[in-house]
Amino acid sequence: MSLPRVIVDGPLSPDLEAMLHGQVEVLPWLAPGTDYDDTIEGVYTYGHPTVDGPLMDRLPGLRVISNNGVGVDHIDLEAAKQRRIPVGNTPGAVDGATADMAIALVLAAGRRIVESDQMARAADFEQQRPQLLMAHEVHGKTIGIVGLGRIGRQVAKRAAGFEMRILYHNRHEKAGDDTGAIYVSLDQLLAESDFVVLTVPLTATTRGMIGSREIALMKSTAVLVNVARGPIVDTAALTQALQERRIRGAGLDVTDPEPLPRDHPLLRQSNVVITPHLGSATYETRQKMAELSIENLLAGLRGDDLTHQVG
Ligand code: 8YV
Repeated sequence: MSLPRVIVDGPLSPDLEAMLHGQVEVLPWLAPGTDYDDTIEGVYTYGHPTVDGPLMDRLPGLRVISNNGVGVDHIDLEAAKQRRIPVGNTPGAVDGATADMAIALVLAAGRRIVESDQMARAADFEQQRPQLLMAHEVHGKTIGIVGLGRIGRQVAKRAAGFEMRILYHNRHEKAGDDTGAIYVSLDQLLAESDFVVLTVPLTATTRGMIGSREIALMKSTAVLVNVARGPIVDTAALTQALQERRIRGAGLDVTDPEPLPRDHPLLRQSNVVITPHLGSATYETRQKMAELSIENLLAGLRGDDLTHQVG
């Protein structure tokens, strides 16, 4: 019996390959001139190439789109809905690891860890002196979480351990939240937070949500952390603010564009810490994401409900 055919946007890890072995036939992403389009039943993505209406129309046999990740901003959900193609993602799997990364960036940018590391390694470094690499405290300060969803709540729980005052902003106040986070407007959050952490999904509403007006509201001592998606922040406005020291620093796990061009001015700023989209990059989390995304894929191929269907 032939296996259902699935296109994948990149090389599979050996683990994923082993998990899919004998269940599906894996084919490379569609290149111009490929002639197997009408035999494809599944799309498996990591969040890179766009999965839009024209692609779906090229695949008349498509039964499921499964994303190995929670963010589905690269998938045209409306087009999938119109064509009755279920879209699966991995909420829950990434929350803890992404929140850990947010706190890592709060600490790294807040306590100047990367600059300190570079100084400690420098050939001309002699010894610590009283005013060296001074920073502001993290514990006891105010953290503002933009997007108190699954990941945001995990950030709040960790921030509570640092005895921080926790503010959050969502489109609506969250009923029954037990993290101790206080609901405020975005402007109030920006004005009062020492650390602003972005954990919202990228949508038409959140794209460009943090621009020059919003950055101008932040304290000059504040740090902006983005573990969500790069385009939520206006990169040019952030770069200028960091260059002019209008805010103290930034910790970015995601950028716009991603990756930044090698000559991008943001890469020359010592007051920004950048990690290359590694929020979910732990063995444990990637295993959970693989299991869940494969579960979704196989359910869709069988015509069953997905474990986690978007929308
Ligand atoms: C990446 C993420 O998708 O889950 C998300 O939305 O941004 C990440 O987990 C993942 O790293 C791609 O494999």
